[in-house]
Amino acid sequence: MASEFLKTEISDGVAVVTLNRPEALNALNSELLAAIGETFTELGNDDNARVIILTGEGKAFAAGADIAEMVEYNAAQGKAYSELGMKAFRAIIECPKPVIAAVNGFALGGGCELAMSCDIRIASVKAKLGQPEITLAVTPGFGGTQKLPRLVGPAIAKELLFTGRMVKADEAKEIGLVNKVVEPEELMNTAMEMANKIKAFSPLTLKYVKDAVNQSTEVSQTAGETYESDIFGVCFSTEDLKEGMTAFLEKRKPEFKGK
Ligand code: CO8
Repeated sequence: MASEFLKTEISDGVAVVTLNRPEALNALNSELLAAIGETFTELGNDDNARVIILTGEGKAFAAGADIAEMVEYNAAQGKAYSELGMKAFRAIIECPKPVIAAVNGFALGGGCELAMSCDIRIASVKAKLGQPEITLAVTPGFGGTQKLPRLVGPAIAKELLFTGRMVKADEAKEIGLVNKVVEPEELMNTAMEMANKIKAFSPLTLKYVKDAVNQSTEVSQTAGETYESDIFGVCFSTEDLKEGMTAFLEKRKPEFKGK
């Protein structure tokens, strides 16, 4: 689904997806949520995109779900909106490619949940993150109560969820909500540098690693370790593993084909 609210550019193995509704601080209305879901599903199947960067146009990454759209909802509509967002963000979580959030500004409510659905978060010093839903008398609806404690632990998550307090980029790094903090003009370069490093590796192996780490928050440690043994074995049936190990022994750079 093409939407003016989402831009995608693919170049040299890296897709840059930009939330493009700057006049509303990239608030996540239904159209934008649906476009996110479809775009990440498509990129997951597109061999030209080996790594994906998600960022926002203007001064926000995303300032949350669209309050103007939600204000008159009844309970059933509220639930449907939450499910739409969950489905869209699931497409990022389950996308077989690494996804880096380049958090350029406000990442609040649904915007913070969107950033947390990505695999890695790099923040500009201008970024502010948080879950201010409590100030609107609504709970997080796109996974915040589940994703935030898994990243920062339940005590800090509860403090942020109970108070609605926004954290600046440095504190977000301190609590484990973002991986790295850089100057605004360095944000896209830093994300691109990381994407370029990752894209040189086997896409198949990256897919298995992402899936296995995702499982670490879904299944028991024993089940996760069983899965790790399975995928470790599967790697030995790939051409990429033979290439990686042979190239090491031949002291040359490997060339991975995703086979
Ligand atoms: N929804 C709709 N419009 C928004 C939103 C939003 N979340 N955030 C900002 N906007 C709009 C403003 O209304 C304003 O529009 P206009 O120019 O037409 O008046 C424009 O964007 C610019 O915003 P501000 O003038 O407010 O910009 P400031 O720089 O003064 O302030 C802030 C920036 C602090 C980010 C401020 O805009 C703000 O507090 N925004 C709301 C943040 C928020 O509460 N987000 C959480 C929303 S709820 C949520 O995400 C729940 C997720 C799960 C939902 C589940 C569904 C059931």
